[in-house]
Amino acid sequence: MTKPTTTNTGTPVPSDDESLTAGTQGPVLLHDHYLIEKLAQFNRERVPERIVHAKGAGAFGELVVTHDVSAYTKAKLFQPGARTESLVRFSTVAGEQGSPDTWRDPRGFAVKFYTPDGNYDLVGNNTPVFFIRDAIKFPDFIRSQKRLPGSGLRDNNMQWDFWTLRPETAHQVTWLMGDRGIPKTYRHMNGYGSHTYQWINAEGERFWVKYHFKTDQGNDFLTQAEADRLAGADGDHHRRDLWEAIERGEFPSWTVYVQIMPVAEAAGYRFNPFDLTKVWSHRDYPLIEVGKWTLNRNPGNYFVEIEQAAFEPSNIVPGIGFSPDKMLLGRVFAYADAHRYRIGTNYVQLPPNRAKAAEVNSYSKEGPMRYDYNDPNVPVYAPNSFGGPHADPELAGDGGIWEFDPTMVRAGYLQHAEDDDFGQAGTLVREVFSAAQRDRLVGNIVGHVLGGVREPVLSRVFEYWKNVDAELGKRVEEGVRAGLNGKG
Ligand code: HDE
Repeated sequence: MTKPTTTNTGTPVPSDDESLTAGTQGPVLLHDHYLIEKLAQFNRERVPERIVHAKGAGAFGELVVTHDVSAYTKAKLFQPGARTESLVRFSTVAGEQGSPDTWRDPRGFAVKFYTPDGNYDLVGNNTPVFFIRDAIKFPDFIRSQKRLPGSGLRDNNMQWDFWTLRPETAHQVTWLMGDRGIPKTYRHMNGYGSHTYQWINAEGERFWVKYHFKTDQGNDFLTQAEADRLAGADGDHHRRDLWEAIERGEFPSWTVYVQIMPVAEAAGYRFNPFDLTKVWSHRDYPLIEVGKWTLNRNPGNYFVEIEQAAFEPSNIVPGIGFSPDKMLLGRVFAYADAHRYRIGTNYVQLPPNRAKAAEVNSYSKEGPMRYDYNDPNVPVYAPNSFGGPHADPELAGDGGIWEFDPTMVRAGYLQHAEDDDFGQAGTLVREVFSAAQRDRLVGNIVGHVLGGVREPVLSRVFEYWKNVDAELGKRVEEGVRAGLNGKG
């Protein structure tokens, strides 16, 4: 015997199938409140999709710290032996909720750690850099990657127009057009914090840090042809793969590393270490192993735990801070704002977003759908004489402080010795990519450009790639011209 269907407030209902009508041909009656409840609830089943990263997949797991990095951070989750429950959401960026998983796009790699000092969110991507270096350009950039206002169509011409007008995109576009642009599955890609963050140790010493999550499954990719086929055959290919692997008990894992730069070395480093379009050379700052991060549990409910998951770079914990990266500082504002709009004021009450290992003693109260409340004897204001929570001035330096020139400016980053927009992209093409990877890179760029890029953007595309690498630029131009002449 199954349980009786009830209304939302627990009253058994007379029918799952027929509404109440005046006779078999008569009007539907308004006082069939169960019918009304059902239809009204249905109309409200969605929250707005994320403006970027709308399509994704998620799972739970844990971080186990296997190496001692306590010399660099006092953050509890990174102390030797610490085990921390974690939530991840992987995603594509430009597509909407129902879009195919295999479109060429960077992949989001958003991780939440439920630490004893509160939730720590590392909201990264599968590439170590990004297209732009100032948050003020983000809405322009995203609009150029999404849809035309009139037709509602995506438009390669608009994408390349933006990219070639903003040459700082070259490094990330090289990643995007290469194999990383379409990972084989979410399990077969690396994750990066991408930004430079700050770590603070127990003595109050500060370090600049970058995070790397290296896939233990091996980096692997789909060719454009495989991805195109899958986009039609199984739009949810990556979501399905992650779910099925975890259901099979084949738990994907990543080895977590950091690069550490002593604060004193930042000013003289050959690249500006806070510019998100640049990496730190591994030769200059080798990877230091931290631990193992494993995914071992599927969500019980996709909507509740993944669609309503709210990641925010502003969620940091003692021992971790921000840096002068202008993108990071912009993001510290943007995410909580997005959640308040998209999910609602009290989004942190929801299961994926609430602190699990820390006690919450916040003065925030009330607002729509609030059900969480403090002990009624705890005052609702601070300071108070009645034992309410009090802030800890010892933490004033946590969250990241740094020295800066206090003049107010609107300007680019300070250029370091080797800073230019194309240099690291060229190094990637020549020194990191194999010959086969370079061939695929050329093929992917040519295919993409032939998908509707017109003058004056077209000439700039050739210039752009010649600036990255002369040989690559030549091959791109030849390939595109042959394609335009029908010989491609
Ligand atoms: Fe995001 N980004 N972003 N982003 N981002 C969002 O947050 C934003 C950036 C990233 O699975 C939004 O909840 C600004 C870089 C991921 O839920 C929004 C800027 C990186 C996810 C937002 C950036 C990311 C988001 C959309 C420029 C990698 C998905 C709704 C300063 C290092 C998280 C939402 C998930 C999501 C804003 C740039 C990664 C609108 C303003 C750089 C993985 O708040």
